[in-house]
Amino acid sequence: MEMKLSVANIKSKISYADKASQEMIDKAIKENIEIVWNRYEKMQPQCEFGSLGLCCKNCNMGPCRIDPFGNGPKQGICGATVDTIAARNIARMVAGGAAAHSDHGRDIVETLLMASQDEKSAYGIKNEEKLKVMASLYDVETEERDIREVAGDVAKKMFEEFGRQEGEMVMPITAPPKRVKLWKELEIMPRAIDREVVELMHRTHIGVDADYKNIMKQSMRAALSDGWGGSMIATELSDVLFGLPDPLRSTVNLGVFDKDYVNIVVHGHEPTLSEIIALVAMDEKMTKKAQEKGAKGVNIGGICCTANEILMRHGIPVAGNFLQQELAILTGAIELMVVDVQCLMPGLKNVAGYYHTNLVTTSPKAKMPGFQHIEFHENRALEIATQIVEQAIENFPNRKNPEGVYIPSVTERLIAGFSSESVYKFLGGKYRATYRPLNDAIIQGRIRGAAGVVGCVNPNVEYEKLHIEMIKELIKNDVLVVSTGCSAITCAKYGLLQPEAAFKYAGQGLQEVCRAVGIPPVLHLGSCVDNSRILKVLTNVVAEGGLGDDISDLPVAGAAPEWMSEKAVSIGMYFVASGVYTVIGKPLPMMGSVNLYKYLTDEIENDVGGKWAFEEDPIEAAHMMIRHIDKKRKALKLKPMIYEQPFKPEE
Ligand code: BF8
Repeated sequence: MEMKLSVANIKSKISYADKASQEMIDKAIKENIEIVWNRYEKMQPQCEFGSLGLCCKNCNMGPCRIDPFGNGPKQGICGATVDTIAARNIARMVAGGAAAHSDHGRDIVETLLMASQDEKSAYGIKNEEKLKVMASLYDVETEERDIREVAGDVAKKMFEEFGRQEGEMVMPITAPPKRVKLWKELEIMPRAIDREVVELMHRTHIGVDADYKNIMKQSMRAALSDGWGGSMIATELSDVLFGLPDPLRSTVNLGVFDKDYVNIVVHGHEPTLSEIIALVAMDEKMTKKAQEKGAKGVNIGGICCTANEILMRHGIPVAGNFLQQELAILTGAIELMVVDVQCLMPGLKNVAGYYHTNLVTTSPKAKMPGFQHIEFHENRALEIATQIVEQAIENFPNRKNPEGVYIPSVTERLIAGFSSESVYKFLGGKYRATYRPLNDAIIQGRIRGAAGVVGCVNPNVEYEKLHIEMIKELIKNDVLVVSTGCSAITCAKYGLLQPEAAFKYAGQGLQEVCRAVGIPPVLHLGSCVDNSRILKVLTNVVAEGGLGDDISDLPVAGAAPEWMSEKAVSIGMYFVASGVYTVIGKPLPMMGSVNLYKYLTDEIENDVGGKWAFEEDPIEAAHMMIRHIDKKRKALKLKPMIYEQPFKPEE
């Protein structure tokens, strides 16, 4: 391949990264194999109009772009101002993100319906208790009824959350009553998921909504239909079908692969196929087949949120986060990578071209050039999973250069599998399930507050540094951290998901709490749809009492320091609309609009109690979050912290 890789620039982006990633990036450089960091470099300089949100291509009079320095037209051809253009761009990111999460949710509802109708289904009802909670929420009778019948009725009611034509969504009424009332008053209570996303796309079409605040209002409504709707449905029903996660031990990083085994990577977001692949791979018959081909057995490693889903429930090791998908193939030890939806790089094809790795797409929604397509159908789950695992086994003898296989011997131990329910158990009371001890720890000044640090990793910043430095600064200041998605995988790689991390990095108050209950200072709450678990934790803390009566009263903050996806924008927007101060690294692409910037980072707080902030320095971002936490502690008139705090904001 003709190319000159800009090694110096890449090195500056990865100098903080974990050893396994560094070794594999070095291997890519040595072997002149292009990966995401090279493509990022080649893309420089990136379009400033796009970065500032001032490019509109919503109609064919355009594309239009507004020069922020006033050198050129001040409006698009239709007359749209910078504010309108920037707001429409953000809105469409929210629509994309909400659609992705919620369509995943819809797939899980379909799986539940299928499981309820087909006794021979590979899926069953693993968590009847949670199904009954859902049944009561959706007014489905449970008394003396077969559990499958109940499941079928719940699934049908949940389908209405997507396409209801009258009334409002049911799931969001589980938010604190004051919050629900506010949403209704502001007319942002979501009515139905598909409706809110469609309306947002309608409003951002040429010639419709040109009022940036009104566009943001619908953006919040669509985002709420994701967080308190599509994502929450995905989480709740995954717990029903696959079981409620319970804290468990596992390992992370590329060292989870073994050169003597058939290695399969499951990558994407949905648990439906990967659950069954994991099951099939453990079957003795498959071990025997692998042995016939000269391997010791079959080994599974996950990437991205599919990894989080099967880690949380089965302890299946995690190979890595979003930016490690190509690095896994570079080991030369991957027989097959099977993907479902979201965060899949088409660039995988290039890397796989140098090795024997089979790439397999499974969703009709996500086919990719150069990938084999084996379409997944839930009603033939076992058969398809078996076909995929057998294909991987067949591929084991085809390693191009068995001597050249290189798997970094880097793994880290972790504890994952926390949920809003397990907080009752772990941080809860000795004699009954309650959030009281958690609330009391905050009220008495042992824990300063809580922070959700979530989201992607991104080649446009120093890889992983922003997550790790921010989180270390937070826990040092007695802020309990909950994490999901690639952020949680990153935390795991740096040992932050081990109880010992509390003694290494946490302040004394948080250390005491972690020691008393045996938890890490950073709790892994799952995949990105599982950010809904964070909403539940916040709701339970409010319900427990003593910390105000709405989420916006709580001493908490959120962050996505290395965000990159539209899903992250939807997540940020629903946290803000739920009353949470949310700090992201690089700004939303809208900095060209002074008015929209002012609205999202300031005035919106008067409407919903939460707001956005942008800060790329992880320590400063952590301090901004702590300042906010302290402001809320002060408003609640909480006691001073028991122990001296390293970071003391100026009064
Ligand atoms: O949904 S954190 S890079 S994998 S978008 Fe993608 Fe971002 Fe990772 Fe999970 Ni979430």
